[in-house]
Amino acid sequence: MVSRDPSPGERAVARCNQLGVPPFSDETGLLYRPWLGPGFVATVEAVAQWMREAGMSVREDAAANLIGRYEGTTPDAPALLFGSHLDSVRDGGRYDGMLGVIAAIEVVAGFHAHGERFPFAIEIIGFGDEEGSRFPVTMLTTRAVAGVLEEHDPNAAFAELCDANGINVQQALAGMGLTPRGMMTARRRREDVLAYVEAHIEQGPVLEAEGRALGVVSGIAAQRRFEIRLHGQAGHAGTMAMSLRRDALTAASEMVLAVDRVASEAQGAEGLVATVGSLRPWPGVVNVVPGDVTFTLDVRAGTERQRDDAVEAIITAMGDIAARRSIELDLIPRENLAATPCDSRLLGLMERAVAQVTGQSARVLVSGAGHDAMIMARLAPMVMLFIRCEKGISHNPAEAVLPADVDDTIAALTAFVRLFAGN
Ligand code: HGY
Ligand code: MN
Ligand code: MN
Ligand code: MN
Repeated sequence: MVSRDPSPGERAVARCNQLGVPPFSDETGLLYRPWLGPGFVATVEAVAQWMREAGMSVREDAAANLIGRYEGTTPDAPALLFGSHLDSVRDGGRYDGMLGVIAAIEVVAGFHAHGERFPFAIEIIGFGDEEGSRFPVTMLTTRAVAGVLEEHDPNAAFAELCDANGINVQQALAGMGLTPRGMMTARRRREDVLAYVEAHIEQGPVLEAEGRALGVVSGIAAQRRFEIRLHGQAGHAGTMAMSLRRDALTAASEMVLAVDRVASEAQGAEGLVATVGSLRPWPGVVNVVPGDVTFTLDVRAGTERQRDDAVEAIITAMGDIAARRSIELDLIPRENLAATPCDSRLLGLMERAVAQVTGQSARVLVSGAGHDAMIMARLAPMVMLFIRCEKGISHNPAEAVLPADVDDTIAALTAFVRLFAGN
């Protein structure tokens, strides 16, 4: 049996799988590539090599993002940007973010193999910190590129933003020879960027349920994140009477159920979801009544109004529980992202590209998941392409895609570039 070369889609899937194991994941083999961590650094080196093989020049910007550039027919031409993120959530899947970068490399490799060039450059950005899985905020490096990092006032906030080991952003950057102020120089000039395109797994069940490989994104849901700190009174589990307790964990437990109730019972708020993803009691040992709890809140909806109504109801419920249980409640806002529409002209081009490849009119859908594209839309017109993923599972090692769908993705992005050049 003569073995054949892998298709671009098969190669892309194999590369995502390769990037899912040590040294690209953490020392336990768990896929967890936090920005500036060892797994992230190894990943950047591997992806940079694949960019070079695809005929791109490669650099890392002052926010440790990886950027490959495929020149156009004239030097220093403005660029059509492709991108997604190289980081992952803890114990995540192998395709979230990464597939968008690796598939774009296959698109450029195809142009390079045939010497095809355009009146613009093509760049691919592998963002370092989309998930916000290491530090309490998200998309720091995307904000640096889009020129909106000031929102987090890097010189002040970066000392306060610490990871689970107490390392703050400033220290993590210093470990790479970078600085908060230096990060600001990663910003791109508006005139150098023509548009931003992000291919990403759907992370939902729609495309699979409708038997479609690809979908075009019309917009991305509004999102807010908070850190909630509760302070009660630690005590001896054996001697502190129940009637005297100010147990921060029982208060937090009531609050978590209130979050679930508000989001589940809200009427007419399509796409409203609310999640407590992380909860840490202190001191977290068997024979101490927890005096402190820190937990996170993530609320999303199709519109800011629906999102904010739910946030208000949740905060009111939390305040009532804290008062009844004599617990101090501290609410720290960590993220506030408006619902972000995709650019209608680019949407039309992407729909045509998908129709060319699949022979079907494109399925248009909203993204409940957040993406770098939300921030990049502040710099340039953006559009997203969704790829079917098995059972819609994501942020889970069971995340899976079909190589044939990735071939369609690469073909659709290739068609998009040609349509973009012609328009
Ligand atoms: O949270 C999100 O939606 C994305 O995975 N960062
Ligand atoms: Mn994700
Ligand atoms: Mn993602
Ligand atoms: Mn993303």
